[in-house]
Amino acid sequence: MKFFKNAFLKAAATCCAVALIYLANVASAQDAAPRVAGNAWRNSIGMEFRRIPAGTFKMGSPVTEVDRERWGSDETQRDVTISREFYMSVYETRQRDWEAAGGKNLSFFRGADRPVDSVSFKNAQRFVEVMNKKYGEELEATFGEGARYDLPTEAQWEYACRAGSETAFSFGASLNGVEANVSGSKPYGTNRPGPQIDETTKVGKYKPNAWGLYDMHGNVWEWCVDWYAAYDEKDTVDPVNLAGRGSNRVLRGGAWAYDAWSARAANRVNDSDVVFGTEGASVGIRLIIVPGDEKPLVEKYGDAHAEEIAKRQREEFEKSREKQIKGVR
Ligand SMILES: [Ca+2]
Repeated sequence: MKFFKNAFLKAAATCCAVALIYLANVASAQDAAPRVAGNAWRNSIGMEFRRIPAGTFKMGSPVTEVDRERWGSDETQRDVTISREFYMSVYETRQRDWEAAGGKNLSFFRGADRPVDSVSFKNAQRFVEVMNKKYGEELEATFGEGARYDLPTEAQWEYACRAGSETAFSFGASLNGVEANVSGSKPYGTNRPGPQIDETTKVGKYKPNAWGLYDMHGNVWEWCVDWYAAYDEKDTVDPVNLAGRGSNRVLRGGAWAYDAWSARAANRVNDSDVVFGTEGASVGIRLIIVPGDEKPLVEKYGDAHAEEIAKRQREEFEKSREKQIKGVR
């Protein structure tokens, strides 16, 4: 496999405007205290998170989707509910985040604003532990007692990746490297080849999805907490496989070195715990925040979606009351 390190220079010219805005944000972030503004939160080392509302979505792919289950993984489509809101990092974990938390940077492609790569699952878990140890206090102060950083479950990851979409990618049915950093010479849903960058790019270079998350498709694969196994079709509310079914962990979203089909929202690959060499240069992580209380965010800080949440809560209340009334009769 060949790497073209100067591809970054080519990319830099086309994304300088984005980079300038981004750098301005980073500069202001480094001095800023943790804060919540509407649906966004930034921790004290400048990692940005976005609120992902609770909801139900179609997880997996329709049987008509081209290249589904191409490497043998189960993509059985079913309705899945994410019962509690969570916050997800807007970006893949950057090397600046990793280093700020004291992590040893083993990335193959170096750059503070590139995603950390060559992350083994064990190192991903250690990073989560360190983040909770070092920054747990500010997290609990904002998100309630028991709030924690974590890796997403597969279901949380796919829900956030789709951001309401049901197509192969959150931006539509085709990808050739223009919309995300994948191997553009192997396009999907189109015959027209696109850019072949052959290395990671700075996070946030491509357009975000509808929920403001960048690089959910491509750049680096992202570890999820689940062991890989065929889906348990009965497990449809906050599904997660932590019971040890399977021997590998799940990776999602495709990467710079991989064909476009593999970046589909429903695609699941898996790997053993340790990732070495150039294969590892495709593997990174993205953190989520699991709030500690059931309803502290809206109550404490107000929220652009407060009305919508209140409506849902009223509906749920009405439903449960109806059930209670029927039960009494
Ligand atoms: Ca990614």
